[in-house]
Amino acid sequence: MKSLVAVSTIVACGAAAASVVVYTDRSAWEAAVTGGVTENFNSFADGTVVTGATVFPSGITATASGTLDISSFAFSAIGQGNALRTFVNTTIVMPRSPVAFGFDYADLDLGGASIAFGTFSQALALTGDADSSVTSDDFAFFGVVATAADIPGGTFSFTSVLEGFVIDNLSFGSGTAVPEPGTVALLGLGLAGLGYARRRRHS
Ligand SMILES: [Ca+2]
Ligand SMILES: [Ca+2]
Ligand SMILES: [Ca+2]
Repeated sequence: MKSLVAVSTIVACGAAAASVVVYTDRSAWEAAVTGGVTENFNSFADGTVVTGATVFPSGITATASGTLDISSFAFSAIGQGNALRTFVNTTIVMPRSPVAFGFDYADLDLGGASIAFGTFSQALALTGDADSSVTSDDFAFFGVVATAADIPGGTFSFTSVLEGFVIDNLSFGSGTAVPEPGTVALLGLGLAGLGYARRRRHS
């Protein structure tokens, strides 16, 4: 559970190579990210119903097609306070169009939830059941480091799930960019040209 897992990589050939690296461990994701901001959803009262587009202190906006609430369910049991609970299609818009984001989630024990952004989509791994008893295996982390082109508009969305699930500690920031092959080649040419100029000056 604690290992970095590169679950999915999208590689596009050509000038604009794209790459989405998925992390299932928060500390591994944090090691790849700088300037991170985290929304902990604790500034709203338990049971607050989110309607329309709600802007949170971190600057993220959550929009849902139906019921979405701030809930003390699950995450409060491990001292994390409120979380965002969703039963319906939900869209999150992050400020600054970050290239990296991640979040903790819990109680996804009945399947059906997936996350999508740009051309990327993936089913979220199931966790344990936090309805019956809250245990550590009820919680999981999903994070990515990608490129701005992979996350158009800094937006990602969840599909609806049968029972719903909760997310907390939604973090976003700058990631270690994956160098595009074209950029590396140009950089190499630039350095070679610099060396040529130096040699000419000394001769
Ligand atoms: Ca929280
Ligand atoms: Ca459950
Ligand atoms: Ca459990």
